[in-house]
Amino acid sequence: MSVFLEITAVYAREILDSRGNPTVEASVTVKSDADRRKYTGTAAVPSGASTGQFEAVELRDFEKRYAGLGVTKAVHNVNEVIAPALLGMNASSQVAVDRRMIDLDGTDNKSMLGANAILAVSLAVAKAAAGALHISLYEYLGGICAKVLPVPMMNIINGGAHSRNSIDFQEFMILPVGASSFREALRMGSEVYHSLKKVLSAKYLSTAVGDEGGFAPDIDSVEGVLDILCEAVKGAGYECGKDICFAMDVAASEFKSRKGTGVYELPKSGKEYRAEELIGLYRSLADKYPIVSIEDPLDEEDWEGWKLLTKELGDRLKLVGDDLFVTNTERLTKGMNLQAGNAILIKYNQIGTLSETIEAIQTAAKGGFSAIVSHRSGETEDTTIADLCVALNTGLIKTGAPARSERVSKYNRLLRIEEELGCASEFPGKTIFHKPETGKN
Ligand code: 2PG
Ligand code: MG
Repeated sequence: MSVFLEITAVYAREILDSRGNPTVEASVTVKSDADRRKYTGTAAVPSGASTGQFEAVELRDFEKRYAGLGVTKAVHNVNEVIAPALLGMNASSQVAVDRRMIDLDGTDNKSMLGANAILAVSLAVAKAAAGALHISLYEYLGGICAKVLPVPMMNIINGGAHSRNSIDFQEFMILPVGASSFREALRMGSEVYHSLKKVLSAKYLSTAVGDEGGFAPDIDSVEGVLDILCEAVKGAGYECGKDICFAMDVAASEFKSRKGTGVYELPKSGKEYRAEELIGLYRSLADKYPIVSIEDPLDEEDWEGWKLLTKELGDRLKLVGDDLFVTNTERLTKGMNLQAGNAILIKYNQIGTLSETIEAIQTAAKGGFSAIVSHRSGETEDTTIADLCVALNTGLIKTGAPARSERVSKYNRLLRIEEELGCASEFPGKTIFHKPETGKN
């Protein structure tokens, strides 16, 4: 018999994120009918810089305070609209709670109440329920099957919209696939990060960091960045392709793809490419470097380009839709039907509730797509994504450099989960890139 966890209070406040901008934090209190005690769960929502146009709406005040970025309207919506509607509901009925908020909002993109308002409550409800049941959040969300620690995709060179340097692509990530546990993967990643700092310093390049904790030097070509990464890997005593692989987030929806012309203009170098030429560039980069995954290689509306790309490179690379799918099951299903991409980036504030996020991950799994649980470039100390990826056994997480507390808090949470799971934990390493049919890369 399940325990009734009565929601007795819902309260939101405005806090700051890692960029110093306001965001929503909510606290939800439940009363358990098992022990008559009260438990509170608190969650904060992240915020993106390179947002997809099909994301759920992040409600901002657009008033003088905080240069328009205040979230008092979203906070008001939690305290005055959502709270009265949820009081008395059962917190362990996550789907019912989320549906109630979706109905209250009444729009397709959560623009009435704000996805930031709804998501903060949705996550806090789950945390309060887990607390009342005296279990960890990953266990509450994933039950006895939760066991896979993710391979971290660590963004150690930042470009694009996340820094003011000369690099066109947004993220260059290292994946310590040669590790045998998450703890070891984190150590390897951190060692390469520090080796990279030395390599950059020796070349008189900047070691200032971008929004996600990765370095943001001025390097004029993508190949130049990848060469430096190879040097850093070697410098740390590892082998490229064996111990450490690479991934990139091109964030091509940020390029001025002159709509209708099919021409992509790179944001900083100004170089121009057609979709087929970009695909050729990705092929040559993947031939030369140990790249295993490319995110948003083409624009969020370029379905034809994505189809071609998947046909050409889908058997050797994870082709990850972030702005393309926006954690939206309908857009993901369209992509699956068209064979556009083979992996989805999961960001819960793109869709706005925990249950819809889980639905997107499950839809991906059913269709043979990989799911990568991800942070946003604007983060908080909230660590829910760490629990979410273990709960759903996604095997991959993207949460920035192994530096800056808003990034490291997720990695540290994963260390604790790995410890808690003990011998029940699994770390996929390289096998996360094996194709299910062949068991080979
Ligand atoms: C991305 C993310 C996170 P943002 O594009 O994948 O790395 O950036 O949160 O700015 O959308
Ligand atoms: Mg992205």
